[in-house]
Amino acid sequence: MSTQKLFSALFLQLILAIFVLDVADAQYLKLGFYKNTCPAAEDIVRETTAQYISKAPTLAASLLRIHFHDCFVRGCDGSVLLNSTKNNRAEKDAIPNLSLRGYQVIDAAKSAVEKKCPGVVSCADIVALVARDAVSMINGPYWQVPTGRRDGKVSVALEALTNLPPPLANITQLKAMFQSKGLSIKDLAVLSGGHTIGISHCSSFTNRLYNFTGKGDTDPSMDPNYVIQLKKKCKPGDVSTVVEMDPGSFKSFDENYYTVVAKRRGLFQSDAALLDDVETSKYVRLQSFSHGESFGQDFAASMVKMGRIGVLTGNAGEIRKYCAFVN
Ligand code: HEM
Ligand SMILES: *[C@@H]1O[C@H](CO)[C@@H](O)[C@H](O)[C@H]1NC(C)=O
Ligand SMILES: *[C@@H]1O[C@H](CO)[C@@H](O)[C@H](O)[C@H]1NC(C)=O
Ligand SMILES: *[C@@H]1O[C@H](CO)[C@@H](O)[C@H](O)[C@H]1NC(C)=O
Ligand SMILES: CC(=O)N[C@H]1CO[C@H](CO)[C@@H](O)[C@@H]1O
Repeated sequence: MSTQKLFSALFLQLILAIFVLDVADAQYLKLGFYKNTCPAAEDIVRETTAQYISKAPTLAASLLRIHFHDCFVRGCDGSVLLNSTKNNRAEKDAIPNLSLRGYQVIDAAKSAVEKKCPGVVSCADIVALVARDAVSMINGPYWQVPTGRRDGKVSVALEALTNLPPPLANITQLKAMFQSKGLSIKDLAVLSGGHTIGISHCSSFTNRLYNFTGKGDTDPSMDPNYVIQLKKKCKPGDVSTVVEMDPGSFKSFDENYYTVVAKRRGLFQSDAALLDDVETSKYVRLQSFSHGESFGQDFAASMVKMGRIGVLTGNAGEIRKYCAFVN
């Protein structure tokens, strides 16, 4: 082989190596993905979120929940935002999602970002950023959100039903569902702490108050005094009344959820179930006794992990123009 041929062969290999590395790299999210393509993106999202949260702090809960629902169904790909069409019932219209609020915040952030840099920033990333910003604006922890997610083109209502844990899930089911998304038992204990904010419709837990095993009984794992209190608010068959999940501090992101659960006052069976496993119950008691010494940090870490579930990167998916529709 002549020296020249050798060099060009090496050069070709180098190019190939760079190409392969680049593709491999595209599989991963990174901090500041939009640093060059839309440097103002994160600021714009934060300012938009702040405008809404300052007027309606309770929206933060729903914005956090939107991110959770997005990630658990088809990965964090913005599929939770897609509207149903004539031929397709989307996740948005599945039962567990029916009570999601706050889509207008995502839409406003998206249109503000589109004005500055059209077609660059995904709806999936905006969902992740808005959730982070909303939580941090109500005294919650702050975390850096790796970005570079792309938007999916499919949203199926039935998949929300099968991928989202139901409020009556027991600890075995919860662990299995989190594990199937690559999340650990600790992540389950930590992310359940999201219920430190927000509200629930009576219909999500009245089975525990009135007809737990079909014999007109109550759930023995719930504090009987709390059952009495909840019965005053939620009559059988009530589908419209809402109650605070962490009474008294449902607007502020703190560790009080764990104290509530430890007192057997968790609202859902899935909250109470955290006391049925050695590791999750240890975590509940630790946060309750230590007044949340590590909760903020733990929550931040688990949110970053959740935000990586099944993401589309590189050339997969698309960057939607409007979050409710595929291009
Ligand atoms: C562990 C399994 C989980 C179950 C079974 C569950 C179930 C539910 C249910 C039934 C509601 C009330 C819906 C309604 O009736 O209006 C709710 C609300 C909520 N969930 Fe979860 N959830 C789980 C995990 C999570 C996670 C991981 C997060 C976030 C990190 C989260 C954040 C929220 C928030 C913030 C609300 C309040 C929403 C609002 O105020 O609009 N949940 N959840
Ligand atoms: C998309 O769906 C939301 C509610 O699910 C609705 O408020 C909105 O009007 C829909 N958008 C369009 C353009 O149909
Ligand atoms: C949890 O629920 C599943 C499905 O309903 C059931 O098969 C299982 O026995 C339950 N496990 C426990 C520990 O209650
Ligand atoms: C309680 O559940 C049982 C079995 O599902 C049902 O037959 C009964 O009508 C329920 N009672 C009430 C008051 O809803
Ligand atoms: C049962 C329930 O949660 N219903 C709510 C579903 O969501 C819509 C708004 O998206 C509410 O109007 C319903 O009350």
